[in-house]
Amino acid sequence: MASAGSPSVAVGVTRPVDLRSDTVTKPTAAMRRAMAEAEVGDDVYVEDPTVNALEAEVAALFGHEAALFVPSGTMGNQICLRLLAEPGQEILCDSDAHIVTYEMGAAAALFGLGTRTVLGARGRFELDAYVPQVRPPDWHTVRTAVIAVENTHNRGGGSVQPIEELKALRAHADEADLSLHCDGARIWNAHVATGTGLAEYGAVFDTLSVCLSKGLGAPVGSVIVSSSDRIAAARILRKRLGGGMRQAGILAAAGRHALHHHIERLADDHARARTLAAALPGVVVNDPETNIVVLELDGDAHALAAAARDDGVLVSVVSPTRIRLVTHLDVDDDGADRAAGVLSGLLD
Ligand code: TLP
Repeated sequence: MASAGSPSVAVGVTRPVDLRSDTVTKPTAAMRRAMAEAEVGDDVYVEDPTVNALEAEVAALFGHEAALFVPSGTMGNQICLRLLAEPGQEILCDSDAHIVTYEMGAAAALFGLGTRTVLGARGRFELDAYVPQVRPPDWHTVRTAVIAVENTHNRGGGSVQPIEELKALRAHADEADLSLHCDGARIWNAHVATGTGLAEYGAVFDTLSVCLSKGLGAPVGSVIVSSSDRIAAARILRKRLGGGMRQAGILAAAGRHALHHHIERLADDHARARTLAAALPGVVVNDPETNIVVLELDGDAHALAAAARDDGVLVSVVSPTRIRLVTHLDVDDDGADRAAGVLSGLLD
């Protein structure tokens, strides 16, 4: 029996093209082999060799001292925010950022952190829009402790944050005594789309949370990177949140496999997003820079999603009139063409 939310497509009919998210990928056969063969230990004792290797590798990629494997991007973001801000302080971020849209108010609910938002065009970070909003330390107003930037920006349609603007932000943060966090769930897509080095992004931020379970195709896991001192504190926060995992090397092996085999191929996902956008010219909001296409409809997004599902294409509804399409490891050229045909037919 189909579980709630699963595709209502009859068995025996062509496999649906699932464009709801790049989180829906299944581990490849080679990834599963790497998982099965992983050397493991108890990671709460810091004794899992595969987790330790993953952490060292990701820290090095971003040019930071240390890293910590965490179960999800949400936990990664929230631990980082708490590392950089004290209860009663605030985080400044885009009004459509994942941390204020989809993380269930965690910064406030768990850590007493406020969030204040800035409107950006498709989530694009612009220093000039943020600087006037920063409240410096004083006895009378809430202190802005952190600016958090999402790269790529999910609800912005996978938009890439310009590296020059980020470097200007770093210079400002040093002068203004602000800390910087990057929600880098899809930073790999930004790296592949622009050629900007991961270490170049890493040099901008005090903490980054990067996901292995989005475009990279691992089933679970994110990694936070920062200084050794902060990562030691992060280990305690992770345990407090119930995120200390035991023989987690099985999951870390999937992440390592993804790092070694699934970064460069993101360019294919980006090309397929462009194919989809080109087929739907009247409704596409963004000229896709990476793997996300956003559609703005005249009509009801839920109705379109239901009709597309009946035709074997799964999409996500991100507002009453907006649809999101995300390409990934489990969508090939044929799938992208099929989805483009179905959606353009329904929108005609
Ligand atoms: N994004 C998911 C949903 O939560 C919306 C998706 O389908 O895109 N940062 C960004 C930018 C994200 O897009 C996501 C997940 C996360 C953080 C959180 O990652 P998880 O789901 O691992 O907690």
